[in-house]
This record gives sequence, structure tokens and C-alpha cells, in this order.
Amino acid sequence: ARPVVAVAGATGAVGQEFLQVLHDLDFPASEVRALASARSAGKKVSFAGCGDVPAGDLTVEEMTPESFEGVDIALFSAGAGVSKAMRDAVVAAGAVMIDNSSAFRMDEDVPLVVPEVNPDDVQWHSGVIANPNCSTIQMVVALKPLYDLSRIKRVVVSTYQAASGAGAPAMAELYDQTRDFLNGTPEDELTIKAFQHRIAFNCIPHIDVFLDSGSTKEEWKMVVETKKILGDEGVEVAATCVRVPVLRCHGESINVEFEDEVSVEAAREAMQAAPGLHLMDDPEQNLYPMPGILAGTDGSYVGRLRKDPTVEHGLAFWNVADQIRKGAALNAVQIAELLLPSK
Ligand code: A2P
Ligand code: 11C
Repeated sequence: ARPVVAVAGATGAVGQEFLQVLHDLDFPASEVRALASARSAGKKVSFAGCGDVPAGDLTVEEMTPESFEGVDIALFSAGAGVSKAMRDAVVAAGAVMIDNSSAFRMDEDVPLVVPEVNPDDVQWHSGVIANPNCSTIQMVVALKPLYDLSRIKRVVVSTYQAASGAGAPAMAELYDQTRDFLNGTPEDELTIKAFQHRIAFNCIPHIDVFLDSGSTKEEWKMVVETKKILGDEGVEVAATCVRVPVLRCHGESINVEFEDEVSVEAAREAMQAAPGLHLMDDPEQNLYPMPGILAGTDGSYVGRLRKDPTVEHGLAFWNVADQIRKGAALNAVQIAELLLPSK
């Protein structure tokens, strides 16, 4: 029988995108359930249809442990606390939880999967498969073909992360604050809720909480998740994560140091052939990936590929992806595809 799919957090930024991606990939579902908090119960969310499910509004149901009876695949993006609270009910119902939150990513019995990089890891799940952090996903899609040319010793990455990474309300805050700022609203009257500071016309080097090490948790995630996905604890990652006033698409400046020589030409060829990765790299035509032209796209895009002459075997490049699609919803639905019987 075709799977029953639950979308947990269906009213959120990623939840809405789950519904869009289920349609875009025509996921072969027999039923799709939209779940959110009690606040949204009874609301309608529009759905373009997939599999046996026709296009039409879905009525949002309050998420409770009973919501998962009869469900085969539960796509979660309702926050780590909700994932933790619902895990047992989902697994007891016999469903597989594909969780976009950070709740279980580093658990030993939970695979952390990017289908272009480590698809086989889905096989050892015990009810939960974790979707990595968005900034990690787009980077490892770009690193994998390079890693296959030579082991990677060290990655230095600085991110330029879109407001929507912090959810739909954060995206609205950037929009409204920019308008209010331009209208002359005094600084102390601007609404600042989603971030620690004004995001309009600003950059904030602070995503998630600070750790004792001095790094943020977002930076730590890029370090530990990259090692787990590549299956190599020896890959060192130094990350600095910055929020920028962009609505959608994270940008990343990435420097890679290899064990062996990797020429720009060899890297270009390997990246061109890699699944889910697109080269957009023609400086003479001013062509390189940018958030302003890539919102809504599915791939991880690379440009500005060049030698890093400051280390023995080094490359540098610039990477952009729509972090709500490849960084969250699309990656999760691609994981669900790996679970289909024909795959
Ligand atoms: P709701 O809209 O009813 O609050 P975002 O990441 O864009 O902020 O979205 C978060 C998603 O998680 C929303 O769909 C939200 O539903 C849902 N959510 C938040 N808290 C809960 C909860 N306690 N139980 C179920 N769903 C929740
Ligand atoms: C951001 N990367 O841009 C975060 C959002 O661990 O899934 C996703 C956090 C996570 O704010």
C-alpha cells in the first residue's frame, strides 16, 4: 500500500515547504495529514496534491500522540521539543520519523542523512532519521565530490544565513522592520523579536546560543554534523555563522584543505558530475550563485571556484542554496523517497 504521510508543523515555514515538495516530487502518498499546535486546529492549508491525494485544502489537526496511528512517514518540523515529545508515539505507531529539528541528530542510533552523500545510512534507522541543519546540508553536498578526490583535512566556512532560517515569523520581521526603518521609525520603537538585534540593514554574528567554547551552537552543528555525514571524524571544520538581511537562501564562503593535490579543473569536473550540485561559475559574465536569484531552487550551487594558495593543497569557493528547500523540506522528502519499497 502507498504510505500515509503526516506533516508535523504544517503551518510553519518548513512545514509549508514540505507540502510543496511532496507535490513537486509527486510523492506516492495515499493520504497526507497536516498537523500543528492547538492554535491552528481547524485552519486550512492549501495543498497541490500528490500520489493518490487530490489537490485541495487540508484541515489542520492538533498534533497529539494519537495523530500518528496509521501513519507510515512523519515529516517533522515543529521544533526540537515537539519532536522529543512525539518520538515514542510515532515509533509506537510503526511510522518512521524524519525529523528536521536538532533533537536527535547526534544520537548514535539515529542516521543523519543527505541523500546525495550518505544514502545508505537510512538502512540502520530504528524509527528516526534526522535531517541535518540547513547550513550543513548545502555544504556537504558540495564537499562530497571533492572528498571523493582526496580526503579533506580542514574546512573553514563563514555563513551568510537568511532570516527564514529562523522560521516564518523571522522572515516577516525582516520585511516589516526594513519597511519601518525606511519609514523613519526610531530604533527603539522597531519590533525586535526573532533576533537579538535589528536585522534590517545589519549582520548578526550570532545564530542559536553561545557555548562555553565561544562558538555558537549553529557553528558547532556544522562541525559535528559534517563529520557524521561524511563518516570521517578526522575532517576538521572551523565555522563562523552570521545572519544577514536576506529572506531566503544561505550563502557560504568555504575554504577546503586536502591531503592530496586537487586541481581546480579536477574539482570542477567532479562537482559538475555530482548529484544535487550545480556550478554557476563564470566570473567574466559576472555569474556566480546569489540568494537573490536562487530562492525556490532545489540544488546546492557553487561559484568562485579557485585555488587557495595559503595552504599546500587548497581550494576556495562560494556556495548558495535555498535552505528551506534543499536545507530542510526537500532533503527530508528525498530521505522519505529512499524508504519507498522500489528504492
Ligand atoms: P502553529 O502554527 O500552530 O504554532 P516555524 O518554524 O515557521 O515557526 O513553524 C513552527 C511549526 O511548528 C508551526 O507549524 C507550529 O504550529 C508548529 N508547532 C509549534 N509548537 C507546537 C506544538 N507545541 N505542538 C504542535 N505543533 C507546534
Ligand atoms: C538558521 N540553521 O538558519 C538555522 C535553522 O538546527 O535545524 C535550522 C536550525 C536547525 O537559523
